[in-house]
Amino acid sequence: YGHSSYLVWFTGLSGSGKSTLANALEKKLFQQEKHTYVLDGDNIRQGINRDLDFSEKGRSENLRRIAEISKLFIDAGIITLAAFISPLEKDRERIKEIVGNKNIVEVYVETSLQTCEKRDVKGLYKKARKGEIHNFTGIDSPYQTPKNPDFVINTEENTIEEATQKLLTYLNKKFST
Ligand code: GGZ
Repeated sequence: YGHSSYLVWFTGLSGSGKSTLANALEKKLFQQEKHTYVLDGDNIRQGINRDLDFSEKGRSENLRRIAEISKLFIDAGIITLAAFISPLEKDRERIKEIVGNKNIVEVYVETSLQTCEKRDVKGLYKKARKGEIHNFTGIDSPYQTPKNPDFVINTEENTIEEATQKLLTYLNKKFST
């Protein structure tokens, strides 16, 4: 009853800044004494979903399970921040069905492929270009731009601090904390 937990789902290319933003938002929510948890590739793809690959099927199942896990976290009263590429509209729609539309905020982290590839923090784009990795999002696997995101962050026009503050203001208003 009246619990104010919800899911913030960050979608965007590899290297777009999803995890960075999720972690920055978590810090701010912590300062408001909120109970939060960040789900991302580091704690999911290495653990419970280590059996899944980056095929369309593998990604789809990855995201379905994460949605189910997120639902449990929300039920437990935790503000959940999920940072996954989630490239396909149909999978993002299913996440909303699983979690319930009113409990989720879809955040599109809008960073151009050019910028992500220039950053190439983990050297994965380079490998994908050389053909050493297959099915890499943006190179030889699709990313569908979200049709109806609740919030868009352009990391090329905003600093992390600015973007996070804007998102926090939006969330505090929407969930009237
Ligand atoms: C995309 C890949 C791939 C392929 C490994 N395509 O930048 P990162 O390294 O740290 O984040 C990427 C992460 C993407 O996993 P997700 O679970 O978010 O993807 S999805 O939502 O599509 O299921 C990247 C790394 O895994 N990575 N191979 N082929 N990203």
